Amino acid sequence: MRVIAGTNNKHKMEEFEKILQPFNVELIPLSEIGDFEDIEETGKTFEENARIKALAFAKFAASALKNGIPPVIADDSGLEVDALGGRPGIYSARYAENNDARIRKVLQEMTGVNNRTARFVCAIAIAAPSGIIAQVRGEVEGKIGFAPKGSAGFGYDPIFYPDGYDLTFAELGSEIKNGISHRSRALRKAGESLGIYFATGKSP
Ligand code: ITT
Repeated sequence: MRVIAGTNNKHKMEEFEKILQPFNVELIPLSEIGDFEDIEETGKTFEENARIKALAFAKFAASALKNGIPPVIADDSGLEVDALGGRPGIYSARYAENNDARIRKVLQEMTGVNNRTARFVCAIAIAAPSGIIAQVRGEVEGKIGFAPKGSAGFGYDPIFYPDGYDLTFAELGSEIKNGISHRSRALRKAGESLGIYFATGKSP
């Protein structure tokens, strides 16, 4: 199953590849299709933004390829911290100017806060140029630490302790992260949806 990976985030791309491999998905990077403009994420939910990205990339692909257009899979994801009213949420990538600053900002906002519960959320949309084929979501519950720990992964991984572990995602490494993460939970559902779509030509 040939599928276009609708992301400019190379870390997400690596996770997509590992997690979708058992579903026989061949991922085509955006860079192979053409030069894409940045897509404005104007939605108010992860789901809405995932749909916006998937549809925009599917339309770009249609204009670049004309026919034999593979479906596009796109992910909108982020960290929801309960004590911060769900922030950074859909603004996770835009919460401060760089990744270190984003982590510092969350830790600073959590100073003196006892309730450290949080979750990573991943909304995935699969689209053809004519519309959305499937939409799925995955979440992983955990807690926010007090200082960054570990160097694997990306984004907020160094401050997120998934429930059941005394190490952050950045300390646990990709194999464990990809077994339990929000993205792996969403991608496994997406892999099943793609199987149905390729077998029947219909939305699952
Ligand atoms: P694309 O839109 O091109 O896919 P992006 O990084 O801008 O790339 P998002 O808008 O979905 O993607 O923002 C997701 C942000 O949420 C990401 O940049 C991280 O800061 C955070 N995030 C999402 N998943 C994460 C994960 O598995 N580990 C750590 N941080 C994560």
